Amino acid sequence: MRGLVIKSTGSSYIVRMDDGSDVECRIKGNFRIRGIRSTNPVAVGDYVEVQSDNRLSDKGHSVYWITEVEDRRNYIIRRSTNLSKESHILAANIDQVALIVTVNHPVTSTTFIDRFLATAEAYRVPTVLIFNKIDLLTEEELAHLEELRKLYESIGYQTLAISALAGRNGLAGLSGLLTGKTTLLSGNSGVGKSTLLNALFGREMTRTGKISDAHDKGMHTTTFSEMYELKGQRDEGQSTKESIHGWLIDTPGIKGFGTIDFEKEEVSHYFREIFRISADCRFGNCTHTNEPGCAVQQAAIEGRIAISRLESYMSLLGDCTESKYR
Ligand SMILES: Nc1nc2c(ncn2[C@@H]2O[C@H](COP(=O)(O)OP(=O)(O)OP(=O)(O)O)[C@@H](O)[C@H]2O)c(=O)[nH]1
Ligand SMILES: [Mg+2]
Ligand SMILES: [Zn+2]
Repeated sequence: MRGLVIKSTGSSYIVRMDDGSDVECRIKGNFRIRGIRSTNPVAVGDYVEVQSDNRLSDKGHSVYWITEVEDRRNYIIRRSTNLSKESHILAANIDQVALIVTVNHPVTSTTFIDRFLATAEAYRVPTVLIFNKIDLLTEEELAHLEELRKLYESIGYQTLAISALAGRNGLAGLSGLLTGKTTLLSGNSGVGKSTLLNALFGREMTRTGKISDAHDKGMHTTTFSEMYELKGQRDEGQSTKESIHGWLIDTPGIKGFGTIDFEKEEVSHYFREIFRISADCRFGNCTHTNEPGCAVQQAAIEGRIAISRLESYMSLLGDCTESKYR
């Protein structure tokens, strides 16, 4: 029997079977997928083959096993820190990532955004930046938000500014973005991933948590990835109704974003604007750090490349060098 993994708790998986029923499945201890080393061999979004043996569990229901994982169209993977050898697959077979970011409460750093975007580029997963909590921002913060949106739009990323808490008017533009697609929601803890999911469904599908007063940080409320099927009509205000259908994956908030085994030479490929300009560097193998005739450094001086992007690029480059000495 074939099904789609919609939830993973680490020790068991909920699989939505082709007939629409959900079953809880396990995997055998020695289950591995060739070629990928990760802490979770099966991820949310995987299509799997399920078998039941005729045994009953202690609770009296049948025991189901995942025996096979179908080839993935794509997946997105991260290391929790750069020192850790373990990688974790956030989800498989996704059409896009909605990276939820907040200018404040909590502050999402540009380094985090850029490291995420670079990883998504490496795995060829389109990413949309969604700036949330605009209802909380001061004039100055709103101005900063506009600058960031301009920056990322100029590189080629779609951006949206929303307020997940402000109800319908806060969510304008989302139906069109999500319909017909499987979208992974990611971002730091406390940015409002689960709140956005609940708002889109119009009811509480999953728990949300306050951000801590002391640190202005999220408290890691969502602890497992879970996939939800969004189906129905959304009221977009002014009596226009939009139909919406897609899958949304809520995930636990992430702190750092350790990247996966990039080669030094390829890092610049994942920063679109840096890559474009690097064609004009004097040396073909320019790392854009201190070589003469570097077009990227020149562009940064002239303001055609943002300093924050160049810094993020350098930080990724630094990781690659570091890992060579471990
Ligand atoms: N004012 C305001 N608060 C929001 C908005 N979106 C979310 N929040 C609040 O932010 C807090 C954190 O929201 P969550 O949805 O739990 O955040 P999360 O990204 O799912 O966090 P983790 O599950 O820990 O990764 C809650 O108190 C929400 O009510 C918004 O648009 N405006
Ligand atoms: Mg959450
Ligand atoms: Zn260069």
